[in-house]
Amino acid sequence: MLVEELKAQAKSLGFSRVGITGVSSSAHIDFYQSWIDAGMQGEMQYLAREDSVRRRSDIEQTLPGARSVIVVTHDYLTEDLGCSPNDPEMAIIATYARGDDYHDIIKSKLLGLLEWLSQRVPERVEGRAYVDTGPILERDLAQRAGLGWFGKNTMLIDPTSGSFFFLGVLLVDLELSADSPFLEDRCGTCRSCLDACPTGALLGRDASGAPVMDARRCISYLTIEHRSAIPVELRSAMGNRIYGCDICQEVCPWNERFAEPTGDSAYQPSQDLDGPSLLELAGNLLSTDELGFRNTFKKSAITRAKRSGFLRNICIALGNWGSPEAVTTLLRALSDVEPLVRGHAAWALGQIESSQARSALSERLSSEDDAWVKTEISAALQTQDSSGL
Ligand code: B12
Ligand code: SF4
Ligand code: SF4
Repeated sequence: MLVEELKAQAKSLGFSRVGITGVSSSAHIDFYQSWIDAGMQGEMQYLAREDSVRRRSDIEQTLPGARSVIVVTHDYLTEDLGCSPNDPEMAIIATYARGDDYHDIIKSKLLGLLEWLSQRVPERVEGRAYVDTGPILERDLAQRAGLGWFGKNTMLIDPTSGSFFFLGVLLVDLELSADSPFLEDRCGTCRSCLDACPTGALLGRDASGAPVMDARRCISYLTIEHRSAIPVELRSAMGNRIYGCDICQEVCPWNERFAEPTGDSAYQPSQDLDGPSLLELAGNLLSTDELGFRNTFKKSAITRAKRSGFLRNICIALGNWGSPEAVTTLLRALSDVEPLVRGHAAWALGQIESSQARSALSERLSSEDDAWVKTEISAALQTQDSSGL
């Protein structure tokens, strides 16, 4: 009875699906540890810290006395699939990041649910709400709570609506009856996501059935979490994706058949983030500093990339566009205060057949004082030479 009322309350708060599981330790923590040992988390050190791995395996270390985990899904698709601009002079920003930042939206709804629960039962309920930021295996808990299976794209997929949803987790010190775990693997022989991933980040299932991703190759990781230079061999494959990536979800038949746009106004794309022009974005950001960047994107998850990371991504997309129209903007980026931006601007100029780009690169080489940027400029000049300019 309580559980039914709780689920109804969660749905009235806007969550689409709700499941409950216990706090026993994860059966997949050894896989998690071996993934970390292989270094596949790249620069995401917060995933590898010893104390945080321990907390992932044992929920009671996060909330002493925890008895149940309530897992919710919040749908975020706002347009029909396939609406991403396929035009190399326009940027693609992952669907999830086009509207308001989901962390605050979901967390406050989860706290609302905790408040309701505290009033509904006679005892005092202790709880902790998590959306993406705590040492919690959210997808593992969701699978255990019956909300879906791990696809080969590593996404948690719900058989009735696909995977375009966020997960939220509420730990409580109240015993609630648990749902049955979702035990099937509904991917079957399909391998669309593995074939579509442009950087080869998805490695398929291992012998135990776990879906494996080398995050170091994933465009989502590279554009959001990776702080330093993007490995040269992955830059072309990024195309015009400047923040996150949805390809392995877009090609999934479960999304093609079942994913529906949500009416939630918070996730509706902000005008500036729905297929913006690369040149306009670059122009605006080159004229501003970190504070200005944070102000521009204050409602969005995009602030995570920081100005230098976001401009780095835009430079790569401009290089992939390869149009002489990008040269003037890239020349401004070549003298940006951030070496990260200058180095990627140099790479991008190397991709464009333009004598103006070539002479600007040569000129900059003599005044540049950062060793890494110098290497990028020299490599760009070589690319220009080998393309016959
Ligand atoms: C780090 C992280 C990333 C990294 C690494 C992603 C990855 N695949 O590991 C990067 C930056 C690449 C990333 C990208 C994205 N992310 Co992310 N990310 C996370 C985060 C913070 C941790 C995930 C993690 O621990 N990864 C390490 C791997 C090893 O753990 P895992 O994915 O849970 O894998 C489990 C399985 O392998 C399982 N397992 C092991 N053995 C076995 C055996 C069998 C038989 C089975 C079935 C399973 C199994 O156990 C593992 C441990 O739980 C979570 C939030 C959270 N706290 O969980 C969000 C989260 C996974 N991300 C999310 C989203 C939305 C995205 C993006 C779609 C954003 C975008 N558009 O760019 C992409 C999707 C890319 C993709 N295909 O995964 C959502 C996913 C929702 C969903 N439906 O699945 C989450 C849950 C955030 C949230 N609160 O909603 N993300
Ligand atoms: S998000 Fe993009 S780059 Fe990452 S695994 Fe999926 S398709 Fe590959
Ligand atoms: S695209 Fe195919 S293999 Fe990949 S997650 Fe979807 S159903 Fe599974």
